[in-house]
This record gives sequence, structure tokens and C-alpha cells, in this order.
Amino acid sequence: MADVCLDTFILKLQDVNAVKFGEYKLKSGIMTPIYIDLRVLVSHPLLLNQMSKFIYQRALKEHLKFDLLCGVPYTALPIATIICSTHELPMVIRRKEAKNYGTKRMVEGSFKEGETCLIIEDTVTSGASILETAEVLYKEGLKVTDAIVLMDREQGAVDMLASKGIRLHPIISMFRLLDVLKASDRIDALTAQSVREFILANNTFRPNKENGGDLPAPKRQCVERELSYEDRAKLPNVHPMAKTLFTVMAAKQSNLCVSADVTSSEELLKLADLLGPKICLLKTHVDILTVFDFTEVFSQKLKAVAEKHNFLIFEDRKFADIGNTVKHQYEGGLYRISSWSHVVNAHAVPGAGLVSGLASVGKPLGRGCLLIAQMSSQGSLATGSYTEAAVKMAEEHSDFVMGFICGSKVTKRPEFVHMTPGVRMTAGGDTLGQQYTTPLEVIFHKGCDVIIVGRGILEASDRLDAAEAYRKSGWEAYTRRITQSGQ
Ligand code: S5P
Repeated sequence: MADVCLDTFILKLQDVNAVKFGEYKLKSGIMTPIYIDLRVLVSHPLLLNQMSKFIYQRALKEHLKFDLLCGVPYTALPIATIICSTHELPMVIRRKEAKNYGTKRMVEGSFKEGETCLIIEDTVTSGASILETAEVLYKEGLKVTDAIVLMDREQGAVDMLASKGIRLHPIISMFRLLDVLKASDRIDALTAQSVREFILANNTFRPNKENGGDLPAPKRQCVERELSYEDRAKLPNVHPMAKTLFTVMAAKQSNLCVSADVTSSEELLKLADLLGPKICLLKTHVDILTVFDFTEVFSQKLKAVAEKHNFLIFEDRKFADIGNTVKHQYEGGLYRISSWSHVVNAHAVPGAGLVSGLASVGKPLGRGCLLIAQMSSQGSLATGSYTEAAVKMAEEHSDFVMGFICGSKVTKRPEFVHMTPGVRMTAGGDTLGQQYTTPLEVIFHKGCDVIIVGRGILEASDRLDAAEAYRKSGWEAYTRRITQSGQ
């Protein structure tokens, strides 16, 4: 299985019955309306592999230092085995019960006293199973500082383990799982709400003297307060076009950019007029218009519709040539893009000369440019150090570059706008490598600012209804992110 994003993985977990809704009894005897049973994954090797990848990637992302791995028996045992075998890492096995013959050891494998062991777990409720495993490892002289879990039911494990000196790194939280299932219409709003209420009412961690509860509260990750779109419009170093965009977004309560990928200029103008009230930006590909359909009159009409509905025009030209060539492509030729498009975008691959070439045309007109830092297509090469170089280029040319095309937040500088294509209500893809994530994932989890939606709206039976659904979803995800960041 090619790597899938976390949302797709969550849907696949439900497909194989690893997530169940109903009335189930937990180990503690409490009844729960949701049951996570990742034991079934042994029958689904592709999912088992994907889960192992998520866990290993998390260890890398957190820069965890460890000498050995230990999976909490039994469900996490095969996971630890896959990770250790793939990356040639040593592991140990914790016995659940001591043998009554031979060595009587509780931990199998070779290790030295003082070595650090990373614990892997499939699901946590209270965190007791991780602690139990850690205590067996401590008795053997091993250290445990961190544990990674695929699914955190958010019922107190992070705090309980923190009180015992173990950092728990969850990959999927219960609330995220509910959001994804709800966004894909796998569960209804009522079910999601009742599970949420159950989780909030059933936190298993009660601080007391024994568990270190009289000590200062366990340190939660410090969440920086995020600026609203209005606040960002007022930043002293914000690009004038980003300022306009943030202002429009706040005024229209919309972080929706429609990708108007149609081939007739008449349809494009009708679409712009229909969806205008719902959007902050309209993205075009004028080079897909039918021959002779692009005219000066068309671009003037498009500008008039943009003014009427207060949105910006973004020609998705993806410039990618030397500075001198892009200067001509931007200003002249058939389309005279700089004369009507407020925003354009460019690849970083030719280097900074491209930005200077575009800026020589666009800056005097007050236009803005987005650099393509990441792409939504499968196998995109715009990752890692390429993305970092694109961010650096933007920061060094912030007088013309106003933000990025990206799949996740690539810089913490609030004056830059993050715009994300590959968005649909349901995660998935097309047959030509496009990969989709949901508005919630993009805005709430990935911290981006604008969702770019094409076929999710264009292929809907009612385009206006669909645009409103995306606007609402993107805006709710944004308000939730801003509200939570202040808590
Ligand atoms: O990485 C990218 C960058 C862009 S600008 N992936 C993309 O899909 N795009 C554009 O966004 C793409 O050219 C198309 O116009 C739009 C996505 O369309 P959809 O129909 O898949 O939503």
C-alpha cells in the first residue's frame, strides 16, 4: 500500500472493524459507546505496515533517543517487530508471565543496564498497561522516557504517564478520529457528540499525593496563542496583498478559494458570479480555456465580478523559468496576467532570479506571489530540504512573496498565507495522483489558512450549496483552531 495520510488510515480502521460504535465493556468494567480493537490488524498486513510507519515517523519527528524498542504485549508486539526488522533496531520482549523453568526472565533479548527503551502501544485509556511494562523494564535496569501510541482515547493517559516521568506521544486522538468519521459521514453528529461527552466525563487520571498530583500539574505542550485573520491583516510587515486577503477573509467569514477549472470563459464568469459571495479567492487556469475564449473583454469582466463580490483573483500559472522569461510570461503574451490577476504562484526550482523577475512586474502593481513549497500530488518531490529552501526564498523576498502553496504550515511567521489544494469533504484521491484531505485536517490540524477546492464543488449537483458547505467547514475549523490556541 502506498503511504496514506492519517485521515485515510482512520477510515480504513473503521472499514476493518477496528473502530466500533455501540455498548462495550472496557477492562475497567465501565461501559463505553466506542470500542477500539486494533488486534484485528494482524489480519491486515498493509494496515499493520502503515501503522508501524506512523509510529516510526513519530519517533523521528520527536527526535527520540533510544537503544531498544518494546511493544506492550500482545497487540503491539508485531508492530514493534515490524519497526525493528525494517530499521534494523534491537528489541526486547516483555513477558506477561514468568516461565517456571529455565531462566525465569521477565524480559527477553540482550540489553545492558542503563539502556533506554522506547515503548510502543496500540491503544491507551488510562496508560496503565504502558506503566506496567515500564515497571518490568525498570526492574531489569532499563530506562523508559517515552512511549508512542497509535490511538489515545484521551481519558488521562498522557497526564498519568507524565506524572510518572514518561512522555506519551499519541498519533490519533479520540477527538480527531470522531472528526474524521463525522466529516466522511461515517457517523452522525449525535453519535460523535455522545462519544465526546463520554470521553470528557470519564477521565481516569485523578491527581493525588500517590501519583504526584500534589506536585505542579504535568506540563502540557505549550500552545502559542494564534492571531486571527484580522490581527494578521494589521501586522506591520504584512504584504499589502496578504493584508487585503486577510481583511476579505475576516469580512466574508470565508477561507475558501474556488479552483475554477472550467474550459469556457462564459462558464467561468457565471461561476464567479454564482460563488462570488462565498469565496475569498477565485483561482483560474486561463490556459485551459478553449481557443480564442480568452480576450481582454473577458479579463475585464472577471475583474468586475471580483470587485462586485469582494474576492481576489489568483491565476495558478506556476511559473518555473529563469527571471527574464517569467517576466515576459507574467506581463505580456496572450494573457497579460499581471494586468488582471491579484495573485500568482511560482515554483522555487529555478532559484531566486525567478522571484526577482516576477517582482519587477508585479511589485509596482501591488500584486502578490505564492511560492510552491509542497504539492498535493502523490510522489511530489517538493518535500524536505526543497520545502525548506522555498521557505527561505520567500522570507528573503517577502516584499513580493506573500505566502505558500503547501499541505501544512511551513513557517510560523504569521504574515505569510498558507494555501492548500487537494481538499475535499472526504479524504482520498483521483486516478492521476491527486490526493485529498478534508477542510478540518487542512485548517485545524495542519494550521493552513485557505482551502483550495476544485472538483469537490465543480462536480457537485448544486455548486452553490457545495461552496457554502466548504465555506462553513473551513470557517468552523479556523474558529476552532483560534479558540483552542488560546486555552
Ligand atoms: O499541489 C498542488 C498545487 C495546486 S495549485 N495541487 C493542486 O491540485 N493544485 C491545483 O489545485 C490544481 O492545478 C487544480 O487546479 C486545483 C485542485 O483541483 P481539484 O479539482 O483536485 O480540487
